Amino acid sequence: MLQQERWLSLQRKADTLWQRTWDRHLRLAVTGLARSGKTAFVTALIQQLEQAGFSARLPHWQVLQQGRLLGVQQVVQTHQHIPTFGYSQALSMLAADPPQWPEPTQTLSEIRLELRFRSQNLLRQKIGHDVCHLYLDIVDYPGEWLLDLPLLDLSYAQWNAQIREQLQSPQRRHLAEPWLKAGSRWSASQPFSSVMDEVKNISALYTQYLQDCRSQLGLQSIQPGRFVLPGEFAGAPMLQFVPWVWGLPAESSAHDSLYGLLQARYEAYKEHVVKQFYQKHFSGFDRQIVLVDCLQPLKVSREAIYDLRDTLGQLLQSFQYGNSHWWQRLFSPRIDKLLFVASKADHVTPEQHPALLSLLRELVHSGLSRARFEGVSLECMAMAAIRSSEYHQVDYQGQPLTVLHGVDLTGHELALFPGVIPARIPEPDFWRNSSLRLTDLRPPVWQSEQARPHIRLDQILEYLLGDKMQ
Ligand SMILES: Nc1nc2c(ncn2[C@@H]2O[C@H](COP(=O)(O)OP(=O)(O)OP(=O)(O)O)[C@@H](O)[C@H]2O)c(=O)[nH]1
Ligand SMILES: [Mg+2]
Repeated sequence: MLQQERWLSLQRKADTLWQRTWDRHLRLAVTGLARSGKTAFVTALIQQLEQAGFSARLPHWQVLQQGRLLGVQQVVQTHQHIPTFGYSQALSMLAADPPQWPEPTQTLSEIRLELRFRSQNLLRQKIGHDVCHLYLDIVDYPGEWLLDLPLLDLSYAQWNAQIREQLQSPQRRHLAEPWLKAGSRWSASQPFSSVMDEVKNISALYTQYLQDCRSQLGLQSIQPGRFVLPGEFAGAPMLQFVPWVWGLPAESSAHDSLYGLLQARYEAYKEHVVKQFYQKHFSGFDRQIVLVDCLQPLKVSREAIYDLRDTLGQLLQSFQYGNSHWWQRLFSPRIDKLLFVASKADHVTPEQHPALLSLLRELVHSGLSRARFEGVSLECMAMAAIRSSEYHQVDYQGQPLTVLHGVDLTGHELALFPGVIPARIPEPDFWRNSSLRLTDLRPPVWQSEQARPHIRLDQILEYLLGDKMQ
């Protein structure tokens, strides 16, 4: 009896060791600028995975097509200090009557799934150990946090010079007036203690300016990123500083002067916010998907699309491998696949998808030409996490025309041709004579437990997980 128990225990230990050796873990990071569709994407992806083999339609996901997927379930996450992704809240909003999109999110969250599948590995099959597990951690975080990386290479004085340069734009200068005016009474050498509360108020005005640049000018290059999305640092003094754009300060400013303190807070921000994010989170990601809403700037202005291009270029710096940047050594990132996705492709008719993809490629490409990506495979796709429209062909002046059907956010039914998407960054004329009719759509009415329609989520799954489920 004792012999048998010992034998069973040994066998269990061998099994655990075997599983540890063969089980796979993958930390998949999902990011994108505000409102790019991250929460909808993660929610849809989990639901498709949970419904794989039932209501999900994933013809391009090989492990499912080959009948090797055995099941997917949510399991307890390993990092107890990270908020859990609000999957059930998002699902219940989508299932509401009428259906609603999930609430905006402000910080990093994660969720862990266990995927069980049969391996194709002949050795594993021979010894009867062909059932494998892939532990998939999905991490959703704001893309704005990646925009802070360049700050690590800038001193406070250099950053100030950059902001002064940006303020040459009359539109930006107009929006900046409240904080510029409020700080115009300041002197760099005055003691900080005399303006303690003012610093707090002016940094709030500066944050409002960043938000206005986004909402009124469609600009995405928000810096410092945590001013608008502070996450766990909300209210911390290191988030209360502003660029010094008034009279030039003396050569060296006393540490208790106003300038000295703003500089110290800027340095603390770099040390405790920017570096910490890269060390604690970014360095642990295996694969990264970046969602890009290419349609939004097409509705706004030429400046907005150039700003998106530059912002993506800035964001790409975090993935520049193979160069000798000191921060690469500090964070030792290990991302081997980087996927850029044009989200909300259901806002346009299917024959426009190649143009949407080509526009995304151009937006990403200018950043690529400046960066080197050794060891990282990079791909672009167009998708809709939750397809909220349908398409029908009609006869228009003797020609077939695809018409999009959907419901707008106020509940009105739409039937329209949304227009032709430019395959490249368009000329200024495009905005003068634009006939684009891109309207936000309400999610489809759907049974809550059933997977919703999508566009290319299965191709995304194959790209991101295919090689890990062989
Ligand atoms: N039609 C359509 N709209 C989408 C889709 N995904 C997102 N949207 C729209 O984009 C908005 C933002 O989506 P979210 O998933 O909340 O985006 P997010 O990036 O998580 O936004 P933040 O958390 O605010 O940064 C939604 O409210 C929808 O209006 C999609 O697949 N199809
Ligand atoms: Mg979100």
